[in-house]
Amino acid sequence: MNIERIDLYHITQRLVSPFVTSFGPQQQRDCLLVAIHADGLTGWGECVATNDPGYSYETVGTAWHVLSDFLIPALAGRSLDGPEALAPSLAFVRGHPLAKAALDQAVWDLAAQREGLSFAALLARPYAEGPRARVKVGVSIGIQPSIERTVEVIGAYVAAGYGRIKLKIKPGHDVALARAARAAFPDLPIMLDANSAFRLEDAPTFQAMDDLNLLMLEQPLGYEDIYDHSRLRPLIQTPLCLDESIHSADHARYALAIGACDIINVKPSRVAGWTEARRIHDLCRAADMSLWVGGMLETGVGRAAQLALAALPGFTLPGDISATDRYYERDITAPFTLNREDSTLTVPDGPGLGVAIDFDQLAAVTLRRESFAG
Ligand code: OSB
Ligand code: MG
Repeated sequence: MNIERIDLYHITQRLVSPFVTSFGPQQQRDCLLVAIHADGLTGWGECVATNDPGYSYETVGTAWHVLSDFLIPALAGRSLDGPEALAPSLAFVRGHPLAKAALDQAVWDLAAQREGLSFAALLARPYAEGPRARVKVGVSIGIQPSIERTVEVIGAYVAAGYGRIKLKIKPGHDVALARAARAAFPDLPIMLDANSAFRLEDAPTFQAMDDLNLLMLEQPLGYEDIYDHSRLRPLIQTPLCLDESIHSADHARYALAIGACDIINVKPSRVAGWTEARRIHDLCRAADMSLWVGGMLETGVGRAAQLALAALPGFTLPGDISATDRYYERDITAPFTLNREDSTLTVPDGPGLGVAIDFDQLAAVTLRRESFAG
């Protein structure tokens, strides 16, 4: 593909309700979008970096800098063989996976459009099964003002059709919360996500939840740790999942080698894109490691691409890919809605991402825009 021009957008959208994690509350969701123009087609990608360096060291500010000063100039005006050729041409920049993933997504979108295939179909081409048409999803519930309120919020999502609930926890907001949730919903698949807020010495906190039949405990320890997780795992009954510390297929290989987890939450953005995410899928599938696709409060652009990944055969657990209306009142694409009967989202089957950008809405939420020609 001959890349003629790349547009970079900084957008801001207000969340329907604040999303509170162990890093703090978030009410306004900013992100960057890239539009890559090549051979008469336009591919779109989302950079999910946030305003604060909480989940990752990357922010919308660092991502704008790294994209506009380094990554985009390396691509604009160049020709690229396809998605698999992207990572080597961006390897001169160390780290910054969230910035790179936006370009990776757009290049996959272009490649799929060029072949008249959906992103899911192109990504799933190596597998006999083909992509799933629908993907199991759950909902990630931020920290609420009280346990009673959390139980109410869970009830509302269950009533809306969500079949798997994830609760954010932090020290002091852990065992009693999980116990109350389990007591109120005895059979519901419930999981906890600590976003690295605990230490290995806190193992007794997790042991105190061993009897709750939780689906998994996500990233309790350090955001770069793999080793201490391997020491925690044999001490607890709840299956252990890694999020923050897996940045590449190599990291997944290390985690497998030392038995650091039972499950990996694959966020394509955290691993620099869909090519690397599929490598992790292949490695883990061969090793019988369970997988699901994580989320970063994506717009419809990112959501379509999450669904394409989650449609691969190795993603067997429900993803954090909720319906758009749970995040945004009006999104920059048509909304994704929950199939209530089976707690799924439908994987788009149109060419590429399979979503149309609402350009009026995009203009309304754009704070800054710049175009880069080769
Ligand atoms: O740890 O999975 C996480 C959101 C922002 C940053 C980190 C995480 C999350 C979520 C929300 O849990 C998932 C979503 O609904 O997109
Ligand atoms: Mg997480």
